[in-house]
Amino acid sequence: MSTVVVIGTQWGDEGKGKVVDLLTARADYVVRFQGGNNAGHTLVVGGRKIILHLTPSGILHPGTVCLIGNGVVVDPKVLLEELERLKDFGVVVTPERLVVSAYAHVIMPYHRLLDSARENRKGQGRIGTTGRGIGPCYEDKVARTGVRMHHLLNEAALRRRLEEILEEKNFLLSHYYGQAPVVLEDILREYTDYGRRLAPFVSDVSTRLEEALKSHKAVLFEGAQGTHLDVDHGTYPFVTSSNTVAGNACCGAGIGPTAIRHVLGIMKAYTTRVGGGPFPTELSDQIGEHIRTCGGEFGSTTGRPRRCGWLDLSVVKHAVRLNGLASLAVTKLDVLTGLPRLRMAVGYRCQGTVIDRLPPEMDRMEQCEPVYEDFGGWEEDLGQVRRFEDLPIAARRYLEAAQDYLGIPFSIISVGPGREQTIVLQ
Ligand code: 2SA
Ligand code: GDP
Ligand code: MG
Repeated sequence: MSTVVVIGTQWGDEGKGKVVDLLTARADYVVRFQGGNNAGHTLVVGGRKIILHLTPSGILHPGTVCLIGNGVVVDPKVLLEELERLKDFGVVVTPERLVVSAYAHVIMPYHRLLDSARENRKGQGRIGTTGRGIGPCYEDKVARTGVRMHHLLNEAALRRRLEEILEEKNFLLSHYYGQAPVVLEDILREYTDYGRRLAPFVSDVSTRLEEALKSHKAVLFEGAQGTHLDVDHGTYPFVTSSNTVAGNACCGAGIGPTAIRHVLGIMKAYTTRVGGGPFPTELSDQIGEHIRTCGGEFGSTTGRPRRCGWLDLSVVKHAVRLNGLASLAVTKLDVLTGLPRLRMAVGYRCQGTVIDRLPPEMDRMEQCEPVYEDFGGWEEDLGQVRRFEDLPIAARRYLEAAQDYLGIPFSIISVGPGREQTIVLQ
């Protein structure tokens, strides 16, 4: 391993946290490059579970340095709480182990307020955001009205910034959304305190990576959410507000494209989605309920029930192309145990024609009916399987058919949440 980008190929929650934690055994650095604490990456080690929202999933390996790149939106309160929770897990995070980019944008109280207020106002048409202020923070970044980590380290600079920003925010909050305005002095006090506590961690991630790459260190870039939540390439407008595809590892961490050697996609053996938006293979029946229960499909950040459905290979194939995937890790195969028949979508029927990818327009997307291939199921518990050839024949057929369709090799098969519950193929 030299430089590897790990990316979700569906709508998030594919098990990126588990795979990144696993691969970190061979990594010197693990880097988050987009998203924020909307992410929920679950790690299960020695039977204990921890969910990380901002800290890269490599943090449990003592020798690894974790970097939060400029492309991440950071809620400093959440980050500080996460560092405290890691202490309970026996992990003391020092500035030698964690670096936060000075250029990363900060999620401010008004971002969270605007996120929720906007969703409430939308009613039925809401995106189903995590309510963490992600969208409004990225909007401010692009509108050039954001607050960055370095502003928190300088009270006078933060005051000037807030003076420029708050008039407009408070107008929107109070006049459009009927909310109480935010108070500059309160924010200033709270956020300079966060700045004081986080100051030792704040530095330039891009130059840290330059040194790492020059000395041929192994670097893992950890994607958050999934390809089809990408703000450009996803099921717009039901997407998150960042680019979730592999290419953004470069912008969001401050490296050039020639530094990336391998892109690994994570594919759950079925599909889930949390929040609104099109989902052609969704199962609103007992099978969907069965998958949700057996797979523990509830939001790692919000606890919301995830929508569940059959594996949609068209969605994954599109992700192979968008990310330039070299190989795939398949997760949660064990969850499919006990289902007599399994289905995979290999295209859609849309307004009388068969197409192989979702169209860009929302109204057409919603009319897409999946075209399925059917497979037999298996009854065996897979949790203890460690070799491909020990999988039930039906499970092997299911995987081989998916691999043939996608045209890239599977390198890892995950058969349980634990680190050890993994089949490594290459
Ligand atoms: P946002 O909050 O602005 O990013 O929401 C926009 C859409 O992006 C989806 N989204 C996610 N989808 C899957 N998993 C995510 N992380 C959590 C998890 C989600 C949770 O690990 O389970 O706990 O609910 C995540 N984060 C954002 C979101 O559902 C909207 O569709
Ligand atoms: P991420 O956002 O992609 O990191 O995924 P999440 O952590 O939000 O959700 C994945 C869930 O599946 C977590 O609860 C993991 O512990 C769990 N998980 C990961 N891999 C497997 C697997 O192979 N089998 C089972 N049963 N659970 C898994
Ligand atoms: Mg998740």
